[in-house]
Amino acid sequence: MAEETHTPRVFSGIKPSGGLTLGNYLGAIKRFVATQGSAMETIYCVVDLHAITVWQDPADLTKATREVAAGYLASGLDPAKSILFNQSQVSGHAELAWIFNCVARLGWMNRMTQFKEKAGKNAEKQSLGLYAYPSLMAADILLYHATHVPVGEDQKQHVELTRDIAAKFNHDFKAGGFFPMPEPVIEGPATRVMNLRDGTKKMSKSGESDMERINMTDDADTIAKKFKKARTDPAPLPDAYDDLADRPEARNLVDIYAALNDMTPQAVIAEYAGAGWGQFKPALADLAVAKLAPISQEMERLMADPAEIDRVLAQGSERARAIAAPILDRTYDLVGMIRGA
Ligand code: AQP
Repeated sequence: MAEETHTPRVFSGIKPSGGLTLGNYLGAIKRFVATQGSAMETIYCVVDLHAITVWQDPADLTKATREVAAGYLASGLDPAKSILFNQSQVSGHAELAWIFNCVARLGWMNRMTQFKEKAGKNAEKQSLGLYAYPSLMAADILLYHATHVPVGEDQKQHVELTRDIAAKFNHDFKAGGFFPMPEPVIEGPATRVMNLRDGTKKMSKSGESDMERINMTDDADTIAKKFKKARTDPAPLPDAYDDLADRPEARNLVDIYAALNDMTPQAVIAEYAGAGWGQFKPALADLAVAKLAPISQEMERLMADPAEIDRVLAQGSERARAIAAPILDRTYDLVGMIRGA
């Protein structure tokens, strides 16, 4: 089959497995919004099928799905410019994931560090879905022939696996370049926002303590309290950013400041060299409140009208289905499945 050229297209998603964190905002949503309106078509998803790889109370899942959608919209995602929908409304994600489950190899899945981290010592008790998660993620991306995937650092390995699955499918089914080789786009100072109590761990929605993360819906007092109590070391900020290499907690706070204020971490250091935490932490808290308060207020307003959020998601799903359907049809043809004439 002839090589195909693929129109540049962006796809990314966020799991509604709890409330959004500052990590989701800086590592994903803020960057999604920045991509919007470029020459590339942008497709953003609330990946509810991924959320249920660990137990979700149904009512909480519905609420979290709307909250993630509200987070996207309140941060500036425009449903006229981008396609915004929740994954389960487009059945092609699950259908293509099954085909990819039959393409991906067990050895590939066994190398996925996120499964190892999430499963810990209890791998036997985890759902089969958590193990197969990267294959569904490959389907999310390739169902739209997406070429660019903006993600945080933690998802890089899954995008690389997506490329392996695309290459093996193209090879096994003699499909030429039918599935593109998507690129992970990991940019900016906050590709890995760390936990406020342990700078070696990522900030997560599902982390044990609420004090380890900033939630996008936290009020000003809570944000100030969390930064004040954030773990640091006794030394003041150095003269050079590189001197933070062995100070993960300090570096994290500088990176967060930089990402929130659209500046480089080096510029933050230039401004605060020699400053102690008593000076830097309140400045960081003020900045975070200034940036997050308008978003959380808008999220609250949007959440008061769930029917409107559901309508936006339904409309986005229709547009997503229109792109996905011919790609899924061709996939079934390549695999040799009979479909109605
Ligand atoms: N701490 C982070 N720093 C930078 N980027 C992050 N992302 C998540 N956490 C950080 C990015 O946000 C996007 C959506 O991620 P997700 O919610 O679908 O999955 P996740 O990475 O597993 O997020 P959590 O918060 O850790 O969820 P739980 O605790 O439920 O597993 C992705 O682009 C991700 O890189």
